[in-house]
Amino acid sequence: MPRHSTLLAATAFAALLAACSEPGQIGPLEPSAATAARAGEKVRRVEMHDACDPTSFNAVLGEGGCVRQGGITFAAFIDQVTAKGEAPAWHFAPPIVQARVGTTLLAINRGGEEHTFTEVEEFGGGVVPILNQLSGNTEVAPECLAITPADRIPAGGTATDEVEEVGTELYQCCIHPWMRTTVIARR
Ligand SMILES: [Cu+2]
Repeated sequence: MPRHSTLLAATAFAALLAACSEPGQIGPLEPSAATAARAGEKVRRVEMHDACDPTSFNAVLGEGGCVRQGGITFAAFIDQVTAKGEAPAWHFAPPIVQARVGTTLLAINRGGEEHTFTEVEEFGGGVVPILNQLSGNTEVAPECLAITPADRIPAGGTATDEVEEVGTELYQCCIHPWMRTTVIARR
């Protein structure tokens, strides 16, 4: 991608984030998750990873937008999403989870940026139009339009959800819509 396009994308990205982002808070495990883990109940972890380079990402996102060390520059990130429809280091692990109904899913943000762990009927685009466009997720997931600041999981933060019924449940990040996990639930 030509340099000026990258800068345009960065500028659009920053404007969008400034419009919809609020600073997250890094907190301990939610009590419910910690309690479930202690009691030995069924908990399945999903780790949320990224590789943001703080210097270049914070130049676009603002201070605190990326709080890890080293990593991939913002320009390289945009180039990857443009070329591949994703930046592979930004991913949920594992991509598929087999779990029994009643299992607690514990999403842990191991990256340096905010992510969401949002259950959707169908995978789709999220709340950052430029990333939707570059990744080819032009059909926005309606659940992503309904997220609140509390749904943004800061670096080091966690979120939980219950596996409620037999079948397939889909979870994605509403910021980076290629970050996805499919949960296959059985009795
Ligand atoms: Cu994300």
